[in-house]
Amino acid sequence: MTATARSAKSAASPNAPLPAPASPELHLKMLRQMLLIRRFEEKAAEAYALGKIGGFCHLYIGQEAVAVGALAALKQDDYVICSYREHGQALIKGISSRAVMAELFGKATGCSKGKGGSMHLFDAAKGFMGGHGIVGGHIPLGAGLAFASKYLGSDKVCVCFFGEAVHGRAWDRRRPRSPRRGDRLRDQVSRRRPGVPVLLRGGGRQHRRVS
Ligand SMILES: Cc1ncc(C[n+]2csc(CCOP(=O)(O)OP(=O)(O)O)c2C)c(N)n1
Repeated sequence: MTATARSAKSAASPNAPLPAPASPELHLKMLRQMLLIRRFEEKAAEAYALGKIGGFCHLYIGQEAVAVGALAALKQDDYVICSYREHGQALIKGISSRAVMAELFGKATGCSKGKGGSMHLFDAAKGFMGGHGIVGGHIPLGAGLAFASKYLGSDKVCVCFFGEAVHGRAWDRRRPRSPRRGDRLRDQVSRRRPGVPVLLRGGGRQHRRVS
């Protein structure tokens, strides 16, 4: 067993020491971030209902903690790539709420110059590599970003958010009815390519509100 494998095994051991608890400052920051998403989405829902936002508008209400918790572990220059339900991640990755709202309104001051709308927020400079409309279509892109990071010798990682409908689609064809569908999906990207720095983060949708 290599030293790396040994340390990975001990880290997974139930007797391994727990990581240090997050500081109260970090908890407060994360709470603020969750509230930012919630308030933003409530305003977006209002504007959508008034017909001010064209096209689709997929809200992240109820899933705030998923984005905030996952992104708390990232460095500023790490990559994030999402499905079309990506307002929250875009805000936490540092795109201003003005630029995101302007994008929803189709304005040139939006983060995608008003050409993407709710489903295609983008800011490469901030490592936010898009909202993507094709279910599962962005997962290979997320893996590609991680491969690029590995080949370039950079320490950037990529977090790839998706909804549960990804399971059973192209990325998960071999055993679509497997009880361990999440594992199948992960196999195809990371376990078979050890060292590729991609984290696949699925989101549940029982609690989210859809426009
Ligand atoms: C390849 C593909 N097939 C079908 C669709 C149509 N479609 C749009 S949303 C959606 C459901 C996605 O559900 P889920 O991944 O759970 O995400 P949620 O919207 O619940 O966050 C489908 C099937 C699509 N966008 N892409």
